[in-house]
Amino acid sequence: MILVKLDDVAGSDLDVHGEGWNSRRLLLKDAKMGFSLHDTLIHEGAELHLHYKNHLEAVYCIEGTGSIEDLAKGETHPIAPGTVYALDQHDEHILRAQTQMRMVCVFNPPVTGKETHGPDGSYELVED
Ligand code: 9YT
Repeated sequence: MILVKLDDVAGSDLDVHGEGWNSRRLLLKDAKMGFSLHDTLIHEGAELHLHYKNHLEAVYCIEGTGSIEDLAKGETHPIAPGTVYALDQHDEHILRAQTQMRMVCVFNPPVTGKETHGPDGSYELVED
C-alpha cells in the first residue's frame, strides 16, 4: 500500500509549476498504478491552451470556478466544484480560471513528473 499526504508534497520537488498553475503530484508513473494522480491549482485569471495528444486526462474540480473551451466543437462549458471533464478524444482546449481552481487530475498513461508542456500544449510521452 502507498500512503501520500498533500502536506508532504506541497512545496516539495513533487510540486511542479507552470505558467498559471502548479500541480502537486500525489502518484506518478513510478507508483506503477497505471495512472498518475495530481492535486492541481489553476491560478486566478489563468488561461491555459492545452492539448494532451499523448495522454488521456480526467479532471475533477473541487474548488473555484472557471470554464473549458472545446476548440474542435467551439463550445465553452462552465466549471465549478463537482464538475468533471474527461478529455477522452485528446481534446484540444482552453482552460480559464475565473477564481483559483483546485482540480484533481488523473493521467493515463501516468506522467513521470519530468514532462513540460510543449508549444502545442501537450506533454511528451516518456518511455522507460
Ligand atoms: C488541469 C490541467 O490540465 N492543468 C495543467 C497541469 C496538469 N493538469 C498537470 O500536470 O497536473
